[in-house]
Amino acid sequence: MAEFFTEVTEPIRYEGPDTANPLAFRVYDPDRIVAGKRLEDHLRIAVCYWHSFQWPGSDIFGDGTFDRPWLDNPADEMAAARQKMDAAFEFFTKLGTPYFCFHDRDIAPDGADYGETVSNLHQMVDYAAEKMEQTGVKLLWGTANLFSHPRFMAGASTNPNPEAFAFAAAQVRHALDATKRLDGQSYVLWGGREGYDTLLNTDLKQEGAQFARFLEMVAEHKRKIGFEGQLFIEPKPQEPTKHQYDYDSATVHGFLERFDLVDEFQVNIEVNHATLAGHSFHHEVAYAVQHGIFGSIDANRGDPQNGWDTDQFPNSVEELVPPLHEIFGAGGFKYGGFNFDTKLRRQSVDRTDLFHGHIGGIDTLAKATLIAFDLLEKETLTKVRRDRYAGWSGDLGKWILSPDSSLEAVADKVLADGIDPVPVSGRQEVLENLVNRAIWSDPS
Ligand code: XLS
Ligand code: NI
Ligand code: NI
Repeated sequence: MAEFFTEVTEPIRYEGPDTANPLAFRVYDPDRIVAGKRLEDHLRIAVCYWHSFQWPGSDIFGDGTFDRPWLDNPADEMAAARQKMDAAFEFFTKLGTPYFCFHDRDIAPDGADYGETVSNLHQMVDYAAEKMEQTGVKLLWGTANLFSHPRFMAGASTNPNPEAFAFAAAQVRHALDATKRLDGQSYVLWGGREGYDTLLNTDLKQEGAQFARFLEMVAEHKRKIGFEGQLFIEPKPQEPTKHQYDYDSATVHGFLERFDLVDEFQVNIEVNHATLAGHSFHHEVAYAVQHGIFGSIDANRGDPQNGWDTDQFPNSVEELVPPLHEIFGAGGFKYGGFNFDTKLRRQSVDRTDLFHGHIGGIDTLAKATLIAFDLLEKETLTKVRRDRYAGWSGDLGKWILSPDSSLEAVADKVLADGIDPVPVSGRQEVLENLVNRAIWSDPS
């Protein structure tokens, strides 16, 4: 097969901070040992198939701008799918990252009927299995595209039409089977159209019940086929729908609790979705980590002036240090990793631009990781947080939280002991300075 990324003649390597080579890592040294583990094994980086190989660079006002020949109305769609997969694996291998992620429709085209669609998927899964064997590239997660086709315009599992639910269930069944077959670490559900455009035609309670039933079926099928990976839900507040049910980590958590599904799913948090929800990425990660539902990350960034999912490559170490401190402080990834759910800008039309985006994003993540571990090792932030709550390990704190106390008993104690809390500084500026000092002293 002909090479596609011909300007990149050698795999991207770590060359250190002083290299002049734009096609090299300056920080990401996969073999560097950090806190007893290789950097590559901490970060578990994945390239996403959709934005990088399945998207032509179109926007709502304009056509595709990218050089992706397999998307140009191919006469033989399966041949085009193979050509796309060849280019994708060439990219993964040259970039040298360990994982990829895909939707069913990214790797295999729709057939004339669903039977043919399934057969297309099977053939492309076989082809992917061969490529993975040859290259050593692994699957971080698989997923099903339940949002592009018009049949899903009113939702997948939350569609008012049960036939749309059935179709979505069929697709997830095959996508989950494919993920297992390819030894995926996990499986993602992003409910792109699980939401509404107007409440005037929407029965929220009914749609919620459908969604819960769908998730139950997925969890049950996972057990049935013996898939040992983890199921993730990817929160997003809106876009394409006006309101999406998986709004943010806390909303997903509440929903899972309500339907007794909290042991089955964790969250895949996307940076740009966090900011669309009006939160920081740090907030979303901290919520998930501290409530035991943290799973994986879709690494990207938004544009502060745009209210949509611009999916840009991460480039701010400052923004990433606090959330990464939270992730690695809690033990890091088990089934998840950093998936580059990132797109090039529409004017980045050179094939090699895809390398530049990933190289910069990966170096940014690597640098933030090294700084996060530096803060963790020195307990710069963890100690302050622990000390701040020390009172809750003392007699008063323990008693208040125990069933032995009551509102009345606490009130009596305030009177009897003359309790009169003294305000203490939250030291926000001190902590911000400590984080900046760690960044500026640059442990890389
Ligand atoms: C869209 C989502 C999507 C999921 C996978 O905003 O980020 O790309 O990650 O379906
Ligand atoms: Ni995503
Ligand atoms: Ni997104």
